[in-house]
Amino acid sequence: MIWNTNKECMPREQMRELQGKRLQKLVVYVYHNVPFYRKKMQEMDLAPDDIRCIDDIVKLPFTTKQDLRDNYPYGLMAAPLSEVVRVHASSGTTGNPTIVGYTRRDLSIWSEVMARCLSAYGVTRDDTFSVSYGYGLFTGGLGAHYGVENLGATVIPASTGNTEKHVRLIRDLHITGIACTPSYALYLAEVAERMGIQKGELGLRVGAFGAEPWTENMRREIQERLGLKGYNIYGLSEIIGPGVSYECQEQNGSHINEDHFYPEIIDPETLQPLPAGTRGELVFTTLTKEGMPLLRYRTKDLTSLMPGTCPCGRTNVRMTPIMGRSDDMLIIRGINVFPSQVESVILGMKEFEPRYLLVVDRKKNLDTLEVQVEVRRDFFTDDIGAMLGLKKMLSDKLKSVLSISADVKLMEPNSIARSEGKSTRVIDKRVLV
Ligand code: ADP
Ligand code: K
Ligand code: ZN
Repeated sequence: MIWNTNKECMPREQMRELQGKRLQKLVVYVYHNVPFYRKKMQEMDLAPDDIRCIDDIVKLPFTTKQDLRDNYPYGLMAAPLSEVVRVHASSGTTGNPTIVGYTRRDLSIWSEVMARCLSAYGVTRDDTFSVSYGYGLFTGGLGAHYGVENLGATVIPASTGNTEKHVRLIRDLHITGIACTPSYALYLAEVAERMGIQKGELGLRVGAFGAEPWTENMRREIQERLGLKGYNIYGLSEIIGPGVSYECQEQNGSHINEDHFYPEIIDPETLQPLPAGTRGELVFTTLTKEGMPLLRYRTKDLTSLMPGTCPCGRTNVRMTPIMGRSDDMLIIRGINVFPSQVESVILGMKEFEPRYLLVVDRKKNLDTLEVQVEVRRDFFTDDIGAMLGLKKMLSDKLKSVLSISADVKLMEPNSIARSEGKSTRVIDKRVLV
């Protein structure tokens, strides 16, 4: 089920040509409408004419989140406010929120790319789809909402909160698909289980999960407990919101809507482009945006590109799952640690609930890592020997994956806070002192 075969399966040469044309137009547009970019280009001795094809993109300046903050709120807007019909803000996972604006055309592109995603997941007009991302300034809710409507499925704007009621709605309204964070999907499964509602009764078939990193083990866990097939959806408010890239039936890398969002991978230190297949920082240029177009926006998300045609028939380049943001990377005793590495160990062991928290601290000038994890009810016992054995087993596995030792703290079931949106995986006490 391909929503837009013309754009999703375009021969590579033709795609590069289209991207080149769009880039040329974009550069002229921002040069004339965004003083910030005009100034940057003038400083680099760069004229719009210097950009003739997509390969010329490397000549252009980067944009960072700090640039958005410095130009708060409307400084990077290219369209006059009279043309802007919607404003959102990033959820502010890291620092102050940043403001983004959309013209009518931007909104229609957004619901187009969202419809491509949903089609790739196998959603059709016959599905009833619950949008359980937060509605509001966060792009998740409304972004997915208009995509579902554009596709022609029935949208249930459930948003987050009141999970028991939501579980009943899923069952009673014959909801077949759901968009939410992977953490919320797990929470939903937990609540349904507690209410004694079987996954078969729920009747969910498809999940669109994103807004935070998740591992293959997490996918297996959610699919198993909710009885659906879970697909990745990726996006960020600065670029458009959800719908920048999406998995197809292969569940092997997420196709980028690259006729609208041109991806590059750079070395975050040297800022040099990296060859395909190498992991680095993902950078996007919004080729068609009118409201707040961005040149070479540094996402801080770490991934790699997978060129080549996918068995699904799409030619759009894929990206591997986001390992985390460069911001999420912890440096503990000089070693790089990503929360996703811990997740994949914990979710690979049947003794633990998929609930964990990393607490990093510094004691006597030495970094410490504590991994708190919930033990599943069937494995939680008063038998100290058994618990110590479990603790050692996890410590050993973590050590082999992380190359540093972690202090494992076994927690009772239901003791780590649940999240309805993006979940907190790390408490770094070192930054508090
Ligand atoms: P904020 O930067 O405040 O969190 P957004 O709500 O726009 O703002 O979130 C975008 C970020 O969320 C992305 O840059 C990425 O780090 C993360 N994200 C979104 N979708 C995914 C996904 N499918 N996998 C991993 N991370 C994701
Ligand atoms: K307006
Ligand atoms: Zn594919």
